[in-house]
Amino acid sequence: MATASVKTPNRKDGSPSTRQLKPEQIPGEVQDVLASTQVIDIHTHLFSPTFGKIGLWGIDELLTYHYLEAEFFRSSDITPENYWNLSKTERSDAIWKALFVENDPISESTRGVIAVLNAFGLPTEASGLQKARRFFAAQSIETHVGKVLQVAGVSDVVMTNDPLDPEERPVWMSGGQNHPQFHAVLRLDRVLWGWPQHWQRLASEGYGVDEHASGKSVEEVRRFLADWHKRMRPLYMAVSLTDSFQFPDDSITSKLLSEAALPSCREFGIPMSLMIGVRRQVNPRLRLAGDAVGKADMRAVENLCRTFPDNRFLVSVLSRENQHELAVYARKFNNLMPFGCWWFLNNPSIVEEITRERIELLGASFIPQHSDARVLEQVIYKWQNTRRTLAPVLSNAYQLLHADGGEVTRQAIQRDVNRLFRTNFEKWTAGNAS
Ligand code: RAT
Ligand code: ZN
Repeated sequence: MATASVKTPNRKDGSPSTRQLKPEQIPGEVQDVLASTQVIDIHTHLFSPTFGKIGLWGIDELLTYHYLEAEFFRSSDITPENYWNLSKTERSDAIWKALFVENDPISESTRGVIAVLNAFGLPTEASGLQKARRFFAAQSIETHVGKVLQVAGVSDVVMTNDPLDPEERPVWMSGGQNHPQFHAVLRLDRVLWGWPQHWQRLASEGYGVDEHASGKSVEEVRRFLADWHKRMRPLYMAVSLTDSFQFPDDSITSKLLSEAALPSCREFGIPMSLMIGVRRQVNPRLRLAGDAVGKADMRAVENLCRTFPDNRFLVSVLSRENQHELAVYARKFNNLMPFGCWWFLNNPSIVEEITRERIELLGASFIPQHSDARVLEQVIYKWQNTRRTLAPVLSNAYQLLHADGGEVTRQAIQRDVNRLFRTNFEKWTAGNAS
């Protein structure tokens, strides 16, 4: 991973960055530090150009993002069944018309499309769609990726890589990818909770596993993980879990998590990421947009952190109601790193609340956000919004510190933002688990 481009000067060097700031200077300095510090985007669904067409980018992909599809069905008479029968261009036309022409794009996701168009100097009014299509069609993905990441202030993109995804597999089997700004993650949904539907795939690849994950299955899953660790060199392993996730219990998920995935993480010195709280397919007619949220039992996280002190956990919970408990558990277990405000949480009002709560309980020892981008250009608006939301929250924290008699300098702000945007993650993913 590229190292932080921002230098933190020595505290005693007398440079302006070490001067005590006046309260009214704090917001400007915070904004400036946030704008100039490159972020590591620790969880996305983006792919480097090597992966070809599974890497999504451009206006039609932006418009058919599942966050917008969910909103579309609220403002259109088109049924989901009829929508899925349309071509990609027809779907994007329909969404543009319903959410951008016949309504104002004031929701978070629709406003994001406007911000992307604006970032490229493209028209944002109703008639702008064709011009946007022509602009994106004229880009070459190799140079476009660099431009987008630069505009977004993102130095590194962490992907989500499923070893059982038939579209990704050929890339990994023929040498993988080596784009310096993209990093792999070994995503284990199909193995850890989709075992009944997927164990045969492992069996067909020569791993001695069975339907009940019995006998030497655990050992063989570890061999599978070792093979994929070698192939992908992932920064961490990851799984998304429902609101009903429990640990420990007698499920195959618990067994494979505790006896295969976590020991492998320890062996390779990498963290395990748990994204908890999805309620899958409450409305299957909406496909990817058909998942919802539920409050999870955070004792599962407590039990994992306590039982496996030599594992490092990255944990993000989807329900707003679970956020306080997550921050409290992070105070109890230093092998727990809370991260991100994803999906239904990634709205300014909620990000603000969660980030404030985390700072109050954890200082700068958490990872405030990841983009969860599925379409390349989304990193532009998602990180713009994150920086905008974080600015007053951080300013407020430093102004309170100042009011209480503490010293606030540009250098100190920079050190904290480096932690939040980069080094908390770099430290979590580097080094060996003891
Ligand atoms: O935010 C999303 O796009 C969701 O659909 C999920 O993919 C979630 O981010 C996940 O990684 O499971
Ligand atoms: Zn995701």
